[in-house]
Amino acid sequence: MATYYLEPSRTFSEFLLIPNLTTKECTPTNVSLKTPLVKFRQGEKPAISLNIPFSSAVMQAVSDHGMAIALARCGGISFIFGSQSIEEEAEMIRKVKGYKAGFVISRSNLTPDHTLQDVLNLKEKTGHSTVAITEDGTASGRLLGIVTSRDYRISRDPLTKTVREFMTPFSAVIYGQSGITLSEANNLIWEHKLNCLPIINERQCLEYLVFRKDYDAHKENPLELLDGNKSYIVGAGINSKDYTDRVPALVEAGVDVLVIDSSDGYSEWQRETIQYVKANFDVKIGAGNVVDREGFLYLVESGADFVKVGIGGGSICITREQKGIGRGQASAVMEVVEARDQYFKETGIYVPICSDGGIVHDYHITLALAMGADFVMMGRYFARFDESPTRKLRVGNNFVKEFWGEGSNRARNWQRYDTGGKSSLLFEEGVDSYVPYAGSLQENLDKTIGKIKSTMCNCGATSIEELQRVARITVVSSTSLVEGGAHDVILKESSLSEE
Ligand code: RVP
Repeated sequence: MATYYLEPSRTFSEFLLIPNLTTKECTPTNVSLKTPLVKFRQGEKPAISLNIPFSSAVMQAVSDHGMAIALARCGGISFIFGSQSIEEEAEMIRKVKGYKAGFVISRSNLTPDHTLQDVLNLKEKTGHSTVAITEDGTASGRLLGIVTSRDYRISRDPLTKTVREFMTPFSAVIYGQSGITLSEANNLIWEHKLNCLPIINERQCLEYLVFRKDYDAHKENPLELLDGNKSYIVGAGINSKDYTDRVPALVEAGVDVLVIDSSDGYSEWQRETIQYVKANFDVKIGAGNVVDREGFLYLVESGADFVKVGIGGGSICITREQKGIGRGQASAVMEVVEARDQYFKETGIYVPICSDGGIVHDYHITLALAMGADFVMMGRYFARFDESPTRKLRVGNNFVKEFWGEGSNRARNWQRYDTGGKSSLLFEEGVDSYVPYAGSLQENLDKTIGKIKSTMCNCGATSIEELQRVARITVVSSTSLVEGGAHDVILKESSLSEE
């Protein structure tokens, strides 16, 4: 006979937090959102923590290198989508790891034999007024000089004048040596009143430029998620089919953490994938998705460093309709958290849980954390921003961004849904859609984080760990849901509801 779960499967919208005493110390500035990403032993520290509990979904429409850099700058992590060729995915990882906060690879370069006309053409094309002059005109050639708009006068100088005649020659250029830290570079910039400092190696070849304005931007991001070499931390999605080829390439490219991306992770395929990675590499690996204690324990006993929870709750996901499998996201998180806490009591090993999919309102994030998730993964949320890799289009009077599921015909990510068999998508488990364009990631994240911190203060918690301990959560009836929104008033047009 089948096993029945007679408690209904619940979503986040069916719960609310009940405030606790807010002490005077409990202010948003005192709240830390630091959270573990990978498992650790009691009394020890996790090898990787996030500074904010946000990860962006392993999806073509969400997580490329651009999103990964932008999110790591704010303290979270992206998992670069795996539904692309191994080489393309590794290249995206390399781009993130090669990106040094504040250090940029010069994008405007010429040789001394070019002319003033070439400088002006380049300036018009790139918008940059600083041009690096290198022996071969490349971004990594031997540095021979620098040209800025202070080096020429368009009204006096002939356009045919060669760069060598008016550039600031290398002998007069102030530069930094390879390996210099950003704050040392900044000291030189201030000492010599520069706008731009070239960084060269021992062969005088150009490596980076450091701009005064980029240093300022860096200073504004104290939560940046950096590794020991001051590169941004980045994750990557893998599947349980081509991992023996994909994982070595991603590790070689410098990936910090992997996640097996699957709609149903309670499988022997995942166990084999985790065991292969653990036996051959020193890289962290998360697994999922699961929705119950059995699935969680199976993956943890297979060696997973974190476990992702959620089936069928994603905004673009139609798995529940197509196949009749899944579980309300809140119910899934609550059961897996209970199993995780028991596992921790028995073994002293804490396994972080990621609540993946189904976040619609910002308060759903706070609820997921209060229920015991350590971080959330979101697709729709991030797809709305400038930094997502999809097209921004105008539909009627509104701007939208494209957003499609990994199980849609557009993504053709059959590996994510495969249960053994043909190498193709037999039917769709996701849709192709639009989401309202919402502007920049930083701006939106600031607002969301502001709400989470404020709610945590209402609950009397200044850390996620404390929130998980002290939270009081109530189920809401469908009639009290109506009471929660604006009701029984005539809304003015300006009172557009916010996320
Ligand atoms: P959401 O944040 O609600 O947009 O959900 C994103 C999640 O949905 C992803 O992290 C993934 O688990 C799931 N997903 C991605 N593609 C599909 C699909 O096509 N069914 N589902």
